[in-house]
Amino acid sequence: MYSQGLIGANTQAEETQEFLDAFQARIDAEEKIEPNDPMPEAYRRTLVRMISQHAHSEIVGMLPEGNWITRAPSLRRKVALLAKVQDEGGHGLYLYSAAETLGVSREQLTEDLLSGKAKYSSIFNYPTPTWADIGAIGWLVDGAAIMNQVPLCRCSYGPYARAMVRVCKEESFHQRQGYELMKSLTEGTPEQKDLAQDALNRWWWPSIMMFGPSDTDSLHSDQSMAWKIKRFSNDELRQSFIDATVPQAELIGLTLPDPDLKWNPDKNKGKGGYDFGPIDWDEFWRVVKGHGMMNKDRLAARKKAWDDGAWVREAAVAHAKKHANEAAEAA
Ligand code: FAQ
Repeated sequence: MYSQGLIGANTQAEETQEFLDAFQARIDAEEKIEPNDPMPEAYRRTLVRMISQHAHSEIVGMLPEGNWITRAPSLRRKVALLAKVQDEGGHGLYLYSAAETLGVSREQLTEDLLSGKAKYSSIFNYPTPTWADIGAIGWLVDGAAIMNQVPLCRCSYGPYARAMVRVCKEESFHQRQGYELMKSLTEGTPEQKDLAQDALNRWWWPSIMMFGPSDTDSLHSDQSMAWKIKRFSNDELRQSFIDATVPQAELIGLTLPDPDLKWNPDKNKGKGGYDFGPIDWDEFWRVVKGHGMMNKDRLAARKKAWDDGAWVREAAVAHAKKHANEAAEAA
Protein backbone atom coordinates (compact mmCIF):
# COMPACT_ATOMS: atom_id res chain seq x y z
CA MET A 1 0.00 0.00 0.00
CA TYR A 2 1.59 3.26 -1.03
CA SER A 3 -0.51 6.05 0.33
CA GLN A 4 -3.88 4.84 1.50
CA GLY A 5 -5.68 7.46 3.49
CA LEU A 6 -3.46 10.31 2.40
CA ILE A 7 -5.59 11.46 -0.45
CA GLY A 8 -9.34 11.41 -0.26
CA ALA A 9 -10.53 13.86 -2.87
CA ASN A 10 -8.09 16.46 -1.65
CA THR A 11 -7.63 18.29 1.57
CA GLN A 12 -10.16 20.95 0.64
CA ALA A 13 -13.57 20.65 2.25
CA GLU A 14 -15.27 21.82 -0.93
CA GLU A 15 -14.45 21.41 -4.61
CA THR A 16 -14.85 25.01 -5.65
CA GLN A 17 -15.08 26.01 -9.31
CA GLU A 18 -11.67 27.62 -8.89
CA PHE A 19 -10.20 24.32 -7.71
CA LEU A 20 -11.83 22.36 -10.57
CA ASP A 21 -10.61 24.92 -13.14
CA ALA A 22 -7.07 24.81 -11.76
CA PHE A 23 -7.12 21.00 -11.92
CA GLN A 24 -8.38 21.04 -15.52
CA ALA A 25 -5.67 23.56 -16.41
CA ARG A 26 -3.02 21.11 -15.18
CA ILE A 27 -4.61 18.36 -17.28
CA ASP A 28 -4.77 20.63 -20.34
CA ALA A 29 -1.09 21.47 -19.87
CA GLU A 30 -0.34 17.72 -20.01
CA GLU A 31 0.97 17.67 -16.43
CA LYS A 32 0.90 14.28 -14.77
CA ILE A 33 -1.29 14.01 -11.67
CA GLU A 34 0.55 12.20 -8.89
CA PRO A 35 -0.85 10.31 -5.85
CA ASN A 36 -0.60 13.09 -3.28
CA ASP A 37 -1.81 15.87 -5.58
CA PRO A 38 -5.22 17.38 -4.92
CA MET A 39 -7.75 15.89 -7.32
CA PRO A 40 -11.52 15.99 -7.70
CA GLU A 41 -13.21 13.06 -5.99
CA ALA A 42 -14.88 12.06 -9.28
CA TYR A 43 -11.45 11.86 -10.99
CA ARG A 44 -10.18 9.63 -8.20
CA ARG A 45 -13.28 7.40 -8.32
CA THR A 46 -13.09 7.07 -12.11
CA LEU A 47 -9.50 5.93 -11.87
CA VAL A 48 -10.17 3.46 -9.06
CA ARG A 49 -13.02 1.98 -11.13
CA MET A 50 -11.03 1.77 -14.33
CA ILE A 51 -7.66 0.64 -12.91
CA SER A 52 -9.22 -1.96 -10.61
CA GLN A 53 -11.38 -3.27 -13.44
CA HIS A 54 -8.24 -3.51 -15.53
CA ALA A 55 -6.34 -5.30 -12.71
CA HIS A 56 -9.18 -7.79 -12.21
CA SER A 57 -9.23 -8.42 -15.97
CA GLU A 58 -5.54 -9.29 -16.02
CA ILE A 59 -5.92 -11.74 -13.14
CA VAL A 60 -9.18 -13.32 -14.33
CA GLY A 61 -7.61 -13.32 -17.81
CA MET A 62 -5.04 -15.85 -16.59
CA LEU A 63 -7.77 -18.49 -16.28
CA PRO A 64 -8.82 -19.18 -19.91
CA GLU A 65 -5.22 -19.67 -21.03
CA GLY A 66 -4.05 -21.30 -17.80
CA ASN A 67 -6.49 -24.03 -18.79
CA TRP A 68 -4.05 -25.10 -21.53
CA ILE A 69 -0.66 -24.97 -19.77
CA THR A 70 -0.62 -28.69 -18.98
CA ARG A 71 -1.76 -29.57 -22.50
CA ALA A 72 0.45 -27.34 -24.66
CA PRO A 73 1.57 -29.46 -27.63
CA SER A 74 5.34 -28.86 -27.31
CA LEU A 75 7.93 -27.63 -24.83
CA ARG A 76 8.39 -24.41 -26.84
CA ARG A 77 4.66 -23.65 -26.75
CA LYS A 78 4.45 -24.51 -23.07
CA VAL A 79 7.32 -22.17 -22.14
CA ALA A 80 5.77 -19.31 -24.11
CA LEU A 81 2.32 -19.87 -22.61
CA LEU A 82 3.67 -20.14 -19.06
CA ALA A 83 5.61 -16.89 -19.53
CA LYS A 84 2.56 -15.15 -20.96
CA VAL A 85 0.23 -16.20 -18.15
CA GLN A 86 2.83 -15.14 -15.58
CA ASP A 87 3.11 -11.77 -17.31
CA GLU A 88 -0.66 -11.27 -16.96
CA GLY A 89 -0.32 -11.98 -13.23
CA GLY A 90 2.43 -9.36 -13.04
CA HIS A 91 0.25 -6.83 -14.87
CA GLY A 92 -2.51 -7.41 -12.34
CA LEU A 93 -0.06 -6.72 -9.51
CA TYR A 94 1.27 -3.45 -10.99
CA LEU A 95 -2.29 -2.34 -11.56
CA TYR A 96 -3.49 -3.18 -8.05
CA SER A 97 -0.49 -1.18 -6.79
CA ALA A 98 -1.44 1.75 -9.04
CA ALA A 99 -5.03 1.60 -7.70
CA GLU A 100 -3.73 1.52 -4.12
CA THR A 101 -2.03 4.88 -4.66
CA LEU A 102 -5.57 6.28 -4.83
CA GLY A 103 -6.37 5.26 -1.29
CA VAL A 104 -8.12 1.92 -1.69
CA SER A 105 -6.84 -1.37 -0.35
CA ARG A 106 -6.29 -4.47 -2.44
CA GLU A 107 -8.53 -6.39 -0.02
CA GLN A 108 -11.37 -3.98 -0.71
CA LEU A 109 -10.82 -4.19 -4.47
CA THR A 110 -10.87 -7.98 -4.37
CA GLU A 111 -13.99 -8.03 -2.21
CA ASP A 112 -15.68 -5.73 -4.73
CA LEU A 113 -14.82 -8.18 -7.51
CA LEU A 114 -16.09 -11.20 -5.60
CA SER A 115 -19.33 -9.49 -4.59
CA GLY A 116 -20.01 -8.55 -8.22
CA LYS A 117 -19.71 -4.80 -7.52
CA ALA A 118 -16.58 -4.44 -9.66
CA LYS A 119 -16.40 -5.60 -13.25
CA TYR A 120 -13.71 -7.32 -15.30
CA SER A 121 -13.49 -7.52 -19.06
CA SER A 122 -16.33 -9.31 -20.84
CA ILE A 123 -13.84 -11.18 -23.01
CA PHE A 124 -12.74 -13.54 -20.25
CA ASN A 125 -16.20 -15.07 -19.93
CA TYR A 126 -15.75 -17.16 -23.07
CA PRO A 127 -14.40 -20.74 -22.92
CA THR A 128 -11.19 -22.11 -24.43
CA PRO A 129 -12.19 -25.57 -25.71
CA THR A 130 -9.34 -26.01 -28.24
CA TRP A 131 -5.62 -25.30 -28.50
CA ALA A 132 -6.31 -22.79 -31.28
CA ASP A 133 -8.09 -20.62 -28.70
CA ILE A 134 -4.67 -19.87 -27.22
CA GLY A 135 -3.56 -18.48 -30.58
CA ALA A 136 -6.78 -16.51 -30.99
CA ILE A 137 -6.51 -14.96 -27.51
CA GLY A 138 -2.90 -13.87 -28.07
CA TRP A 139 -3.57 -12.49 -31.52
CA LEU A 140 -6.97 -10.88 -30.96
CA VAL A 141 -7.42 -10.28 -27.23
CA ASP A 142 -3.88 -9.07 -26.62
CA GLY A 143 -4.05 -7.22 -29.95
CA ALA A 144 -7.18 -5.41 -28.74
CA ALA A 145 -5.59 -4.83 -25.34
CA ILE A 146 -2.55 -3.16 -26.97
CA MET A 147 -4.75 -0.91 -29.09
CA ASN A 148 -6.58 0.20 -25.95
CA GLN A 149 -3.55 0.41 -23.67
CA VAL A 150 -0.88 2.17 -25.73
CA PRO A 151 -2.84 5.45 -25.39
CA LEU A 152 -3.12 4.76 -21.65
CA CYS A 153 0.69 5.20 -21.45
CA ARG A 154 -0.22 8.90 -21.87
CA CYS A 155 -2.98 8.80 -19.23
CA SER A 156 -2.99 11.90 -17.02
CA TYR A 157 -2.57 9.85 -13.84
CA GLY A 158 1.17 9.16 -13.44
CA PRO A 159 1.17 5.72 -11.74
CA TYR A 160 -1.30 4.25 -14.27
CA ALA A 161 0.56 5.73 -17.23
CA ARG A 162 3.91 4.41 -16.03
CA ALA A 163 2.55 0.91 -15.30
CA MET A 164 1.18 0.78 -18.83
CA VAL A 165 4.60 1.22 -20.48
CA ARG A 166 5.89 -2.16 -19.40
CA VAL A 167 2.48 -3.81 -19.74
CA CYS A 168 2.29 -2.76 -23.40
CA LYS A 169 5.76 -4.11 -24.18
CA GLU A 170 4.73 -7.47 -22.77
CA GLU A 171 1.33 -7.46 -24.49
CA SER A 172 3.15 -6.89 -27.74
CA PHE A 173 5.11 -10.13 -27.27
CA HIS A 174 1.85 -11.89 -26.37
CA GLN A 175 0.18 -10.70 -29.55
CA ARG A 176 3.07 -11.96 -31.67
CA GLN A 177 3.15 -15.39 -30.04
CA GLY A 178 -0.60 -15.72 -30.61
CA TYR A 179 -0.39 -14.68 -34.24
CA GLU A 180 2.58 -16.99 -34.85
CA LEU A 181 0.63 -19.86 -33.28
CA MET A 182 -2.35 -19.18 -35.58
CA LYS A 183 -0.03 -18.94 -38.57
CA SER A 184 1.51 -22.34 -37.73
CA LEU A 185 -1.96 -23.89 -37.52
CA THR A 186 -2.97 -22.44 -40.88
CA GLU A 187 0.18 -23.96 -42.41
CA GLY A 188 -0.58 -27.39 -40.91
CA THR A 189 -3.11 -30.09 -41.79
CA PRO A 190 -6.64 -29.18 -42.98
CA GLU A 191 -7.88 -30.10 -39.47
CA GLN A 192 -5.41 -27.67 -37.90
CA LYS A 193 -6.45 -24.91 -40.27
CA ASP A 194 -10.10 -25.63 -39.38
CA LEU A 195 -9.26 -25.32 -35.69
CA ALA A 196 -7.72 -21.88 -36.33
CA GLN A 197 -10.72 -20.73 -38.37
CA ASP A 198 -13.16 -22.02 -35.74
CA ALA A 199 -11.29 -20.16 -32.97
CA LEU A 200 -11.28 -16.95 -35.05
CA ASN A 201 -15.03 -17.35 -35.65
CA ARG A 202 -15.68 -17.58 -31.91
CA TRP A 203 -13.28 -14.84 -30.71
CA TRP A 204 -13.73 -12.15 -33.36
CA TRP A 205 -16.96 -10.54 -32.16
CA PRO A 206 -16.18 -10.79 -28.43
CA SER A 207 -12.82 -9.08 -29.18
CA ILE A 208 -14.61 -6.28 -31.01
CA MET A 209 -16.91 -5.89 -27.99
CA MET A 210 -13.96 -5.61 -25.59
CA PHE A 211 -13.61 -1.92 -26.49
CA GLY A 212 -16.86 -1.24 -24.66
CA PRO A 213 -20.22 0.18 -25.75
CA SER A 214 -20.49 2.41 -28.78
CA ASP A 215 -19.69 6.07 -28.16
CA THR A 216 -23.35 7.00 -28.05
CA ASP A 217 -23.90 4.55 -25.16
CA SER A 218 -20.59 5.03 -23.34
CA LEU A 219 -21.29 6.57 -19.92
CA HIS A 220 -17.82 7.65 -18.96
CA SER A 221 -15.95 8.43 -22.18
CA ASP A 222 -16.63 12.17 -22.46
CA GLN A 223 -15.49 12.99 -18.95
CA SER A 224 -12.56 10.53 -19.08
CA MET A 225 -11.38 12.10 -22.34
CA ALA A 226 -11.70 15.62 -20.90
CA TRP A 227 -9.50 14.45 -18.01
CA LYS A 228 -7.12 12.80 -20.49
CA ILE A 229 -7.51 9.43 -18.80
CA LYS A 230 -8.78 8.07 -22.11
CA ARG A 231 -7.24 9.54 -25.25
CA PHE A 232 -9.51 7.92 -27.81
CA SER A 233 -13.15 6.88 -27.72
CA ASN A 234 -14.30 3.25 -27.65
CA ASP A 235 -15.41 3.40 -31.30
CA GLU A 236 -12.17 5.03 -32.49
CA LEU A 237 -10.09 2.27 -30.88
CA ARG A 238 -12.42 -0.45 -32.18
CA GLN A 239 -12.06 0.90 -35.71
CA SER A 240 -8.24 1.02 -35.42
CA PHE A 241 -8.20 -2.57 -34.19
CA ILE A 242 -10.35 -3.80 -37.07
CA ASP A 243 -8.27 -1.91 -39.62
CA ALA A 244 -5.04 -3.39 -38.24
CA THR A 245 -6.35 -6.94 -37.90
CA VAL A 246 -8.16 -7.58 -41.21
CA PRO A 247 -4.91 -7.66 -43.28
CA GLN A 248 -3.32 -9.94 -40.67
CA ALA A 249 -6.16 -12.45 -41.12
CA GLU A 250 -5.84 -12.23 -44.92
CA LEU A 251 -2.10 -12.84 -44.73
CA ILE A 252 -2.57 -16.21 -43.02
CA GLY A 253 -5.56 -17.20 -45.14
CA LEU A 254 -8.29 -16.92 -42.50
CA THR A 255 -11.72 -15.40 -43.07
CA LEU A 256 -13.23 -12.97 -40.61
CA PRO A 257 -16.78 -13.97 -39.63
CA ASP A 258 -18.39 -10.76 -40.85
CA PRO A 259 -20.02 -10.72 -44.31
CA ASP A 260 -20.38 -6.92 -44.11
CA LEU A 261 -16.65 -6.29 -43.75
CA LYS A 262 -15.64 -4.06 -46.63
CA TRP A 263 -12.88 -1.53 -47.28
CA ASN A 264 -14.27 2.00 -47.39
CA PRO A 265 -11.78 4.53 -48.83
CA ASP A 266 -13.78 7.47 -47.47
CA LYS A 267 -13.64 6.39 -43.84
CA ASN A 268 -11.28 7.89 -41.22
CA LYS A 269 -11.28 11.35 -42.81
CA GLY A 270 -10.35 9.95 -46.20
CA LYS A 271 -7.56 7.67 -44.94
CA GLY A 272 -9.79 4.65 -45.44
CA GLY A 273 -11.01 1.98 -43.06
CA TYR A 274 -13.24 -1.06 -42.91
CA ASP A 275 -17.01 -0.93 -42.66
CA PHE A 276 -18.22 -3.76 -40.48
CA GLY A 277 -21.49 -5.47 -39.56
CA PRO A 278 -23.73 -4.82 -36.55
CA ILE A 279 -22.40 -5.72 -33.11
CA ASP A 280 -24.67 -7.85 -30.92
CA TRP A 281 -24.89 -5.46 -27.96
CA ASP A 282 -27.48 -7.69 -26.26
CA GLU A 283 -24.83 -10.38 -26.02
CA PHE A 284 -22.28 -7.84 -24.70
CA TRP A 285 -24.56 -6.62 -21.89
CA ARG A 286 -25.65 -10.18 -21.05
CA VAL A 287 -22.01 -11.12 -20.52
CA VAL A 288 -21.19 -7.90 -18.63
CA LYS A 289 -24.16 -8.51 -16.33
CA GLY A 290 -22.86 -11.95 -15.37
CA HIS A 291 -24.72 -14.25 -17.74
CA GLY A 292 -21.93 -15.25 -20.12
CA MET A 293 -20.80 -18.83 -20.58
CA MET A 294 -18.01 -18.70 -18.01
CA ASN A 295 -18.92 -15.88 -15.57
CA LYS A 296 -19.83 -18.22 -12.72
CA ASP A 297 -16.71 -20.39 -13.17
CA ARG A 298 -14.39 -17.38 -13.34
CA LEU A 299 -15.72 -15.85 -10.13
CA ALA A 300 -15.75 -19.22 -8.39
CA ALA A 301 -12.06 -19.70 -9.31
CA ARG A 302 -11.17 -16.23 -7.97
CA LYS A 303 -13.12 -16.85 -4.76
CA LYS A 304 -11.39 -20.19 -4.22
CA ALA A 305 -7.95 -18.63 -4.78
CA TRP A 306 -8.80 -15.80 -2.35
CA ASP A 307 -10.10 -18.19 0.32
CA ASP A 308 -7.22 -20.65 -0.13
CA GLY A 309 -4.72 -17.79 0.18
CA ALA A 310 -6.17 -16.42 3.45
CA TRP A 311 -3.56 -18.19 5.58
CA VAL A 312 -0.72 -16.68 3.50
CA ARG A 313 -2.07 -13.16 3.99
CA GLU A 314 -2.54 -13.78 7.73
CA ALA A 315 1.00 -15.18 8.04
CA ALA A 316 2.44 -12.19 6.15
CA VAL A 317 0.66 -9.73 8.45
CA ALA A 318 1.79 -11.65 11.56
CA HIS A 319 5.37 -11.68 10.22
CA ALA A 320 5.31 -7.95 9.51
CA LYS A 321 3.90 -7.23 13.00
CA LYS A 322 6.58 -9.37 14.64
CA HIS A 323 9.33 -7.47 12.82
CA ALA A 324 7.73 -4.11 13.60
CA ASN A 325 7.63 -5.07 17.32
CA GLU A 326 11.26 -6.22 17.21
CA ALA A 327 12.29 -2.98 15.51
CA ALA A 328 10.34 -0.94 18.11
CA GLU A 329 11.99 -2.85 20.99
CA ALA A 330 15.45 -2.37 19.49
CA ALA A 331 14.90 1.39 19.06
N1 FAQ B 1 -16.26 -5.63 -20.22
O1 FAQ B 1 -18.69 4.21 -20.21
P1 FAQ B 1 -17.93 3.04 -20.73
C1 FAQ B 1 -6.44 -7.56 -21.20
C2 FAQ B 1 -18.54 -1.27 -18.77
S1 FAQ B 1 -6.97 -6.33 -20.16
C3 FAQ B 1 -16.96 -5.37 -19.08
O2 FAQ B 1 -17.50 3.07 -22.13
P2 FAQ B 1 -15.20 3.22 -19.77
C4 FAQ B 1 -5.08 -8.13 -21.01
C5 FAQ B 1 -17.86 -0.09 -18.10
O3 FAQ B 1 -17.04 -0.53 -17.02
C6 FAQ B 1 -8.64 -6.00 -20.67
N2 FAQ B 1 -17.50 -4.15 -18.82
O4 FAQ B 1 -16.72 2.73 -19.72
C7 FAQ B 1 -5.09 -9.59 -21.22
C8 FAQ B 1 -19.05 0.72 -17.63
O5 FAQ B 1 -19.64 0.12 -16.48
P3 FAQ B 1 -19.42 0.73 -14.98
C9 FAQ B 1 -9.25 -4.94 -19.83
C10 FAQ B 1 -17.30 -3.18 -19.74
O6 FAQ B 1 -14.55 2.80 -18.51
C11 FAQ B 1 -5.08 -10.14 -22.48
C12 FAQ B 1 -20.03 0.50 -18.76
O7 FAQ B 1 -19.66 -0.70 -19.42
N3 FAQ B 1 -8.73 -3.66 -20.22
O8 FAQ B 1 -7.19 -7.90 -22.04
C13 FAQ B 1 -16.57 -3.39 -20.92
O9 FAQ B 1 -15.12 4.66 -20.14
C14 FAQ B 1 -5.08 -11.52 -22.67
C15 FAQ B 1 -20.05 1.67 -19.73
O10 FAQ B 1 -18.81 1.71 -20.50
C16 FAQ B 1 -8.94 -2.56 -19.51
O11 FAQ B 1 -9.58 -2.61 -18.46
C17 FAQ B 1 -16.04 -4.68 -21.15
N4 FAQ B 1 -15.36 -5.00 -22.26
O12 FAQ B 1 -14.57 2.39 -20.99
C18 FAQ B 1 -5.11 -10.45 -20.11
C19 FAQ B 1 -8.30 -1.29 -20.04
N5 FAQ B 1 -16.54 -2.24 -21.63
O13 FAQ B 1 -17.92 0.61 -14.71
C20 FAQ B 1 -5.13 -11.83 -20.30
C21 FAQ B 1 -8.67 -0.09 -19.25
C22 FAQ B 1 -17.25 -1.33 -20.91
O14 FAQ B 1 -19.89 2.15 -15.03
C23 FAQ B 1 -5.11 -12.37 -21.57
N6 FAQ B 1 -10.07 0.23 -19.35
N7 FAQ B 1 -17.71 -1.91 -19.78
O15 FAQ B 1 -20.23 -0.15 -14.09
C24 FAQ B 1 -10.63 0.96 -20.35
O16 FAQ B 1 -9.97 1.36 -21.29
C25 FAQ B 1 -12.08 1.30 -20.23
O17 FAQ B 1 -12.49 1.09 -18.90
C26 FAQ B 1 -13.01 0.55 -21.22
C27 FAQ B 1 -14.47 0.97 -20.93
C28 FAQ B 1 -12.68 0.90 -22.65
C29 FAQ B 1 -12.89 -0.98 -21.00
